[in-house]
Amino acid sequence: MEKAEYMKKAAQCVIDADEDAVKALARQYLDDGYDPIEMIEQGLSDGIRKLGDLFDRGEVFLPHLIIASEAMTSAVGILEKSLPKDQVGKKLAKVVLGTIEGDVHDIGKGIVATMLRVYGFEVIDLGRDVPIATFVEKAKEVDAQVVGTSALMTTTMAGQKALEKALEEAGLRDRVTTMVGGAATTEHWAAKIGANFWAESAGDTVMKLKEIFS
Ligand code: B12
Repeated sequence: MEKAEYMKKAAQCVIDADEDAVKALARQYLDDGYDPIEMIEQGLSDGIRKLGDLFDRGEVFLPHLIIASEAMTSAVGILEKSLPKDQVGKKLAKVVLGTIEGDVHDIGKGIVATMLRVYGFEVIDLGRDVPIATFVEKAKEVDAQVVGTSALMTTTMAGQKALEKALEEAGLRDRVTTMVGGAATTEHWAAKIGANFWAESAGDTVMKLKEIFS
């Protein structure tokens, strides 16, 4: 099968919330020797975003979205297993990562964590719905060089701004690079709250962090 066809099918499987089909497709895609990252960042991500639009328009409902997310997560799991393991030797930087308090969206953040590990960063993934104080405590405890937060909702974006202030108050702001991402955020938002940078995808995150730490 052509790669473009795989991408279309992967998106459709996610839209259909068909876990068995998307897992089988991911395995077949790997057997054909294609790049796992492309299926994650294009096919599967396109599918879940399209489903988000349908959800927005009231054409699908939350249970469907939940099952589709689980299907996507399973397929990502299969594809991630074929990525090279964490690079041994010296890590480029220590990154504390998580989704802001009140927000349970973690698919994108998980992809960012995986990609950063593949490209030589040490990632401490705090998970989702993470309180601001936890980011600060962890950054201090592990002496992180980077703190990254994901926000998918307009309501939780505010937490990214609060984190900037909390890091400042803890005397850590000058020692860490902050990065923000997630569908609710923009480059403009990052500049407005004083974050060091925004990235639109996991690939973009790796590129921007490597510019700083290579
Ligand atoms: C899947 C999904 C869910 C799943 C989440 C499952 C999970 N484990 O993550 C479930 C079904 C649980 C869910 C629940 C809800 N959801 Co929802 N969800 C989505 C959906 C469709 C896709 C999100 C996603 O996974 N995208 C795919 C990933 C790969 O993309 P991404 O997250 O953007 O990540 C990429 C980049 O942004 C970047 N990135 C991500 N994080 C980071 C971090 C850093 C540091 C950097 C640098 C980069 C970076 O790299 C990633 C990889 O390339 C979006 C729609 C959308 N268009 O985003 C709605 C959406 C985010 N959800 C929405 C809503 C409203 C909800 C609910 C409130 C619904 C409800 N009524 O209960 C609840 C929220 C509960 C809560 N408190 O959090 C709204 C938010 C509206 C708003 N503007 O505030 C959206 C936009 C849908 C909509 N159009 O209405 N949701």
